[in-house]
Order: sequence, then structure tokens, then C-alpha cells
Amino acid sequence: MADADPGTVPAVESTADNIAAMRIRGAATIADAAAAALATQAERSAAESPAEFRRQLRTAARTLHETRPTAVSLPNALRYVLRGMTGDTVADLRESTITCAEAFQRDLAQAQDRLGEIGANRLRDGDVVMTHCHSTDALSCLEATLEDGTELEAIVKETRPRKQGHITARQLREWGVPVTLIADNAARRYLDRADHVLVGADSIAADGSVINKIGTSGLAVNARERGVPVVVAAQTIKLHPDTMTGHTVEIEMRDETEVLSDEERAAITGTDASDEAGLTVENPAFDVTPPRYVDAIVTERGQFPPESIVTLMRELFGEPTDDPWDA
Ligand code: RI2
Repeated sequence: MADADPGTVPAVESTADNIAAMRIRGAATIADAAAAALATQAERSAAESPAEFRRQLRTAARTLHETRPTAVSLPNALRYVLRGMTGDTVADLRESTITCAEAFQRDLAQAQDRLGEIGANRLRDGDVVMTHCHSTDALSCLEATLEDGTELEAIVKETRPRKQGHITARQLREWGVPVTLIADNAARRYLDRADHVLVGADSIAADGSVINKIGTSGLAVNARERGVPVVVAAQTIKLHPDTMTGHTVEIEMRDETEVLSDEERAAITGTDASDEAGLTVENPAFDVTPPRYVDAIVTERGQFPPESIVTLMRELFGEPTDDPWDA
């Protein structure tokens, strides 16, 4: 991360650090935290001119944007708030930015609730749902189902390397759902018991491809082969507008120690440091599931076949996107 700008308030720096270190994680949660950080920047800014205030907000947005590259909810949130920053005085700019950030956060929560109600329509009493990673959008569908009194069971993939499936398992147990936790390798065997695969998304491309936690694509291919429908729960904030003009989504590569600890590395390479170069560890955080393996994308605007998501994307993000933090 670049050196802190003197005009950037500490809350922005700490939010950025927390996102980069995944203490704040999950595409929707990241978007919410980023909007809150911009509101705090606006509230505590000591800028003496409108130009300085605007520059500080852009710098804060850039700091937040540089944390993680794949979840488009982050730039979508930053753009939304910066576009809402209007006025000719510092006071007006401050107020409009805070109002816009708060509205964004409110809409985000409402969208997740609405999406959950729509997703719940797919689930029946006694259904078994297989999950991957931890997605608050996916869990919203399960929560809405359970609130109706419907009983569900879950097969939860642990989701290497960070085992974020444990977060899902904890939440589902809190809701009283019987959980079977499995290693990722066991997924195909347990698909025979599953009625649905339900996952979230970090980004959705214009062709309906789903970018989600590494391992989603393999799960989706196996689920198709087993005849188990794959449902992606994703608020429209996950739609990636740049993909309408041919851009691809950058896949984040994370630190190799998430896969191989220093001790494990030493055990493989032995004491011969000359072998170090011969062992490469790669740790992509996400993969791309082609639309043909996805049965439905559930958003707060309804359920869509992946191939038609571009229609919604055009409606919501018709304007070409810009990167106002680079201005
Ligand atoms: P919600 C997560 O990424 C997972 O890939 C999850 O499916 C996705 O974000 C969406 O999460 P990471 O931040 O927005 O854990 O549905 O790397 O909570």
C-alpha cells in the first residue's frame, strides 16, 4: 500500500488494512465497510476548500480500491459514493457524501434481505444444500427459508486454504441447521445427497460467468454431472460493469503461506536452500465458473439465467464506468 496521505483519516487506513488482511471479507461486507470508511473520511476531513475535500475523498477511495482486486462490489461502492459527493462548499460536500454512503449501506442490507426471500422460493422442506466458502448473500437465502419454518440440512465444504466454510458451519449451527462438514475433495461423493449447490459471488461477468472462491468451478462441473442445480446468490452490486466492454476480472493471488507454512516448506525442500527455486506455490483466491454450469443467479431484482444477466447489467450500469479515484 502507498504511504498514507496526510489528509486521509486513520479509519480509512485501518479499514483498508482490514480488507487486505481479510479481517473484513466477503464481497458485500467489503462494500459496506468501504462506504462507511468514505463517510468517516467525509465526516472527519479537515479540508479547508472544496477542491481539497474532493481530493481527499478520491485519495481515500484509491487507498480502499488498492486492497483487493476481484470483488467488484468494492469499486462499485466507491463509485456510488463518490458520484453522490456534490456541492460547492465543504459543508455541502460533507453532507452529501455521508448521506450517499448511508443510503448505499441501507440499500445493500435491503437488497440482501430481498435476495434472500427470492432465493428461499427455490428451497423445500427437507432439502439438503451444499455450500462453498462463506457468503452472506447465500446465507440470506437459507435464513429466509428457515424463518418460514422450513427445515434444511447443509453439507458445508471447508474451503481451503483458509477454511472459510467453518464460518458458514458456525452460522448454520447457530440457526439450528444440521451440518455435515466435508473436505473439499469429498464434494463429488456428497453431491449424491445434495438437492442444491448454493454459493455466492465476488463478481459476475457480462456473459454470466461467476467469479467466486477458488473451487467453485470444479464444484459446479461436478454438480452438473450429478444433476444438482447450482444457484448463485449475488446482489446486483456484484455485477461487473467493465466486462460489458471486454475487460476481464483480475483474479487475486494471495500469499503462499496460506497454502504452505514456512515449516512445511522447509520439510519439503530440506536444508538445501538451492532447492528453494524449484518449489513454486500458487494461491489464486478465485476462479471462473462458465455460465453453462450455473442454473440461476438470484439477485434482489429476481432470479436470472446466467446468460441473461447482461440485460440487468445494462439497465443498472448503462453508463461507461470511470475510475474517479484516479482523477
Ligand atoms: P458475500 C467471498 O470472498 C467468497 O468468495 C464469497 O462467496 C463472496 O466473497 C461473496 O460473499 P472472500 O472475501 O458478499 O472471502 O455473499 O475472499 O458475503
